Amino acid sequence: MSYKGNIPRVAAIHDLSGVGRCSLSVILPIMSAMGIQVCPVPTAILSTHTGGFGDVTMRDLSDYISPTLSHYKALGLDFECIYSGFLASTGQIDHCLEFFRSYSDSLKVVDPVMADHGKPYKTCTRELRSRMSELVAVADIITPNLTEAYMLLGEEPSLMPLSSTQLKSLLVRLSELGPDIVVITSVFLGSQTCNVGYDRKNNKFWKVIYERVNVNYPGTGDAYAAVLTGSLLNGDSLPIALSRASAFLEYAIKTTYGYGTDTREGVMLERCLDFLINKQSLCDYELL
Ligand code: PXL
Repeated sequence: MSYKGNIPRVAAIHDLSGVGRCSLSVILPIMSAMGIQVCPVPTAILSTHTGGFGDVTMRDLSDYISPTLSHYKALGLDFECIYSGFLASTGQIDHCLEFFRSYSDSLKVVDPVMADHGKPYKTCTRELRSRMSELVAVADIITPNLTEAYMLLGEEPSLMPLSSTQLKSLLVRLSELGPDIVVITSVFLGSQTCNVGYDRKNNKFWKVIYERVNVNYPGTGDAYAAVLTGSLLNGDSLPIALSRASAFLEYAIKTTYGYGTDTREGVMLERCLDFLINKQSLCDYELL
């Protein structure tokens, strides 16, 4: 089955949270606005994300993923990209690996959703943490935040500012786990906050400095990975993709902060998608 009218297609293996604007709830509108078709493969459905709404109702969809893959293979569907994110239980690592193996020519993006601000999410077990490296090993691109970057390396998470030499070492060590491209978000580089990327094949390190607003919204890592992936699928270079994703998040966070909404609700995406449709101006990028 094939004619898709030049629209890149992505299988996004991630959760669907009803309230709190994260995971598939942000990936779908973001990628659609960028002209990319997202085929959601939900790992779980949740009433809200796990970051502060109390007793979350959650259904683990582990038994859904493999039969969905079989159906897609029977249909002869192709995907330009397989993108994994929040996993509800450790067995889902195997389901993601099956997807990656079945679509070995597709771009493999792993967002190792496990933690933020130095702390693991409630659902991140020791087992999930130790097996996440198996996904990272087969990925082309990974997009950890700084906390997840340390966890993948088996190190104690720290939010201390880094020097550019320390940051380059972190990027190189992560790429030695498998991926050709490593992107780390929300990094403190001296007195600056930035998102950084390493392209092993071209031996290039990039940084995009952004203006930090002192507030944390859930789902921003998911949104960042979605814009970055969408941008690369649309043919942008790595530094432009880093820059587009950083600029979008800066815009979304500043827009939301101005309204003083409950931070648990995430960023006001509905006011911000115009940025992606109109390909608005970007943050500057530099070599790290
Ligand atoms: O944004 C990461 C994320 C994704 N999915 C769920 C979460 C979180 C972070 O809290 O709870 C369900």
